[in-house]
Amino acid sequence: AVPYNHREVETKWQKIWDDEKAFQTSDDYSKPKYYALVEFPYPSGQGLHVGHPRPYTALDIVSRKRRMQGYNVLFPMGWDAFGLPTENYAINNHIHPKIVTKNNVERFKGQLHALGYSFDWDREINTTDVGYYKWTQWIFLKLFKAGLAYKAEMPINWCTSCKVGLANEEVVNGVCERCGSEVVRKVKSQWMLKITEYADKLLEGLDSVDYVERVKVSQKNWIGKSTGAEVDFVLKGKEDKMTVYTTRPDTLFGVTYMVMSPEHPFIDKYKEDIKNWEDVVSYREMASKKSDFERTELAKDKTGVMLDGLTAVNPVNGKEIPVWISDYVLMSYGTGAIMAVPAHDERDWEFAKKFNMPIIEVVAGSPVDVNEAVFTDVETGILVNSDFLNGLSVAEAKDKITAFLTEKGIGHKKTNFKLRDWVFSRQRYWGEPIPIVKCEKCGYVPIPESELPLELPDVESYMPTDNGESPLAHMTDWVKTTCPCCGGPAMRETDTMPQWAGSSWYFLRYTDPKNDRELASKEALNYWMPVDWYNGGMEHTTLHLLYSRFWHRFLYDEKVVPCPEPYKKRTSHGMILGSNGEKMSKSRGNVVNPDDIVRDYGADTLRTYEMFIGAFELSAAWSEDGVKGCRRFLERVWKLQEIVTGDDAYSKDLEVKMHQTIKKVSNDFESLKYNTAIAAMMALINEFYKKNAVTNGEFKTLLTLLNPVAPHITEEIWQRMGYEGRIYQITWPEYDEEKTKESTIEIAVQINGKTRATLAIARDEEKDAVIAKAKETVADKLTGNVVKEIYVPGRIVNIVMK
Ligand code: ANZ
Ligand code: ZN
Repeated sequence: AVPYNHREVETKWQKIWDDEKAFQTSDDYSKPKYYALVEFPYPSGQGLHVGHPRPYTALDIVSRKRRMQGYNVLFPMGWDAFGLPTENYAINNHIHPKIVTKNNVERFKGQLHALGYSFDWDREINTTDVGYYKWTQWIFLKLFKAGLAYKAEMPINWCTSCKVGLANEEVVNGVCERCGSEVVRKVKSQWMLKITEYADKLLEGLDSVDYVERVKVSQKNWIGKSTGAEVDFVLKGKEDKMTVYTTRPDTLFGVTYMVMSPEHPFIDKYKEDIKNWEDVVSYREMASKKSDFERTELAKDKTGVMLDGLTAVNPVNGKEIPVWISDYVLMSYGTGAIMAVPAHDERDWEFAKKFNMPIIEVVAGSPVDVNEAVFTDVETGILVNSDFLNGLSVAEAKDKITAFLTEKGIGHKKTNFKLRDWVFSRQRYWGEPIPIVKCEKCGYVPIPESELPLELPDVESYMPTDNGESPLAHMTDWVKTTCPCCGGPAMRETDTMPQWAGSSWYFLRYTDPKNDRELASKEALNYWMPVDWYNGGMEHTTLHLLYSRFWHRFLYDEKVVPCPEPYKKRTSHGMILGSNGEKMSKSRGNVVNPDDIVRDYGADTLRTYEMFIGAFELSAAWSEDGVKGCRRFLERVWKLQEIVTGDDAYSKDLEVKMHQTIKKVSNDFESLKYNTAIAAMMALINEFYKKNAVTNGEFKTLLTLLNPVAPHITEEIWQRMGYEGRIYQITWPEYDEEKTKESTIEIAVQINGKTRATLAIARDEEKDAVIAKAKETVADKLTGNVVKEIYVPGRIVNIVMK
């Protein structure tokens, strides 16, 4: 055969697929459907990264296989194109973000095209298209009308460099996720979305979906449902009661002090009573500079100040206890105040040790004295030093004390969530305008749906103002408007939506991307939703995945979408690291450019390599040798053309192997085991080379199984061999379960324990038949009297002769 020229082969087939519209999704809703989704990329200026092809190839494999199995497949692609890096680039280079986006999209698209993905490009979407964000704004109006969007003065995370408010999730280890600069707290009026109202629904929804375990667990932890009690402590001589949230009301007799968050409103309220006010002020100042993350780190040295002048009273035993402030108590959780039980809470224990506070054991069972170590085991502990709770288990004591508190009117059962409402405003230009006006008389008024889309106007400068307002605030003509409600003067909202907005519903738009009357037609949504398989990065588990489930669930409640959960199945891939095992980055100089690999080795080699690199869910280090190994494998497949003989049947000696390989590859493609599927195909071609022959039937099956991984080379060989049609149009090979089992086995025939011959028998052949055959094989040696016949099933027949 001619040498394998990947460049020629790949451009040739990419053109054929385009011309034939090979992977176009059909609108024939009578066929069974399959919706495979990958996270659409942010078209950054850096172009495609070698990390992108890993998830894309995996679901391209699934999509190609499904088409061959007769499904109508939706496997779409688009651009999550609003966002900060584009805006920052536009500012620095004096280019409109629209143009930056257009250029970046073109480059990305070219790169994806060169990788041979079977996306239906007719359904391409871009979150920055007016025809798209019209519906993002429409959903926002629905949220607003449902009372789920509201404005609030919020201490927000403020990036000092990007000059933008960040959601908690965008602050990583105290710095801005995007630029790495310091993040400080700043109080600003922000649009908020009440995702907390959906906390329970988002939690329960997880029971009905097929997500990989680690994704489910981290969603659950992020929602953070916790049940316990709120308890009121009297402040001695004051009218106010100090309410705390505790998950361990059973430990109430072990409370030795109280702690309020440094931001607790009682502190200013009782300023006059607090004798060490100056200490309090300077402590508060120090705490305000720390992020919640730093404040709640377990290992951290505890700090705090006692409020000299305030005393609390324990409602169950009347004991007077001191009140402290400390930054390990957050204002944003529970009531912003806690009852401290140092014997049984780790942070309280550390605090008590540091400040010499008493430690009272109320749950017995600790192997050492509670002054030596905290005791937190709730399974085995028994209540002590606790009056009417003594002798009870922790669970029993919780119930009893909660009933007691409720009856006395000093407490009640309470559920809390870690989940916070979603800060939905950004003081930036490159985002969806929020379709709201502010009227002095009517307050915040939604613009009428008929006025959507509210287009992002062109501005002179994209720079945010120094006081942190969006650049849109400079545009007086645009900002000044009339109130849709009373007709009086009003001002447009100048904040824009965060980047998470467009990606919170994009999977719906793909089902009907050009619809200008609805976000998608009912028929399209009924047919395509939910997404059958969604794969994406672990880093999006708590943000994008939760946000999009929230919007979708809301749209379900609004009867816009037909199902409560958007994704039936969610899987997650590991990262591709540099060859040194570290994250790829410019500064480490270990970045691999996919364009170079495609040019030098071919898209099929890159695809095969990224699937072969290791277990899909784990991160894996890049290796140039590994790339070369995959290239050699494809060359060996190519050269099989030279040894093809015979007809469309499988040869007798390879029949089992063929059925086994079809079974293994088919199953492995379904269960994220792409690497072992490829290994099985490598093993199969070794068999062909051992015999120096492959039948047409065997070759066709191999090419079909390999096609989803390496689509170009397999189509090319198929055509060169003169096989009919195209692989993408044929049916996925079937295997026969019976034929995957080795049907004949070899056993030894012994006379008096010495092997005299071997015998091929059927695996399930009866004992008597085996012995008869064995005797026949060694008939000429059976010269004496046979006194015994022993059969060790599947292994030996021993004939004892005298
Ligand atoms: C007394 C106690 C005794 C507690 C004990 C724990 C163990 P989760 O499960 O996360 O909900 N807590 C309450 N509000 C807090 C706040 N704003 N900042 C910091 N800590 C706060 O944890 C609830 C527990 O965390 C509560 O139960 C409280 O300490 C603390 F043996 O109350 B506990
Ligand atoms: Zn008005």
